[in-house]
Amino acid sequence: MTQPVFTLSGRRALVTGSSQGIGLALARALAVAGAHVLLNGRDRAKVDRTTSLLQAEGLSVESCPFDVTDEAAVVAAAVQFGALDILVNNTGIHRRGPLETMSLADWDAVIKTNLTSAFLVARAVAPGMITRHSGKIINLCSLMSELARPTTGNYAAAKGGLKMLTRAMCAEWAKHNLQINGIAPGYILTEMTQPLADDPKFDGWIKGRTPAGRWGSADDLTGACVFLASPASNFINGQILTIDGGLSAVI
Ligand code: GCO
Repeated sequence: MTQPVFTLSGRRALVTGSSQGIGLALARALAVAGAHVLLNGRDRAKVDRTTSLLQAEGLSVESCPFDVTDEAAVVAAAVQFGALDILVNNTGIHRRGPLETMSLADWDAVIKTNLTSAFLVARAVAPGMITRHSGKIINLCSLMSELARPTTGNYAAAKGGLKMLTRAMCAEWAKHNLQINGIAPGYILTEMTQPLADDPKFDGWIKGRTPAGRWGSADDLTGACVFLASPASNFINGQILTIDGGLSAVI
């Protein structure tokens, strides 16, 4: 192969939920690898600020704020942003609580944001990829696509569904030369998990339960994202790459 397999130069990528946290780290990594990256979030001002930050780093990015849970907003945004080579469905929230007292609102919010949004955005983007017979879709699954713990029933159900949606997309779109895969982070230190890390008991449990003996960082996820967005992964489809320091490999 003449082209270096990990380059993304000339590619256009959208990373949903990329104004902070893991999404921002993934967006920055795709841009550093040469892609032009659309940054997304619901809060226009926040997305614009993040866009300016990355542009100041000399990266080719643009602001693309829209609500990934709003069907009409997704359709309208897709008309605006046009052809994409890479879609990273990253948007996700947590609303922890025991199932027996979980409100329907908390259930619906997590399912809608963490699972349905990936369907809505991929449904809007895939037809163009199919027409061009080329595309990469990366769904941010989770260690909780496979393993649950108390108070995470809505999140685990959504991420389990996202694992199977990844495989369903492969089943339907691989023949059009789309590669659809998942990244499954384990315990990564972000705003979403900071309250857990601040609890000495939980922090100690994670460090003991994880063979690597530490929490992951968003930077631990970026190489896998560039890999799955690049020609290096052209024959990988429907797979979930778990990045958890070995937690799911041991008891
Ligand atoms: C929790 C954590 C997990 C992690 C997830 C990352 O409440 O146990 O928040 O849900 O965030 O494993 O994908």
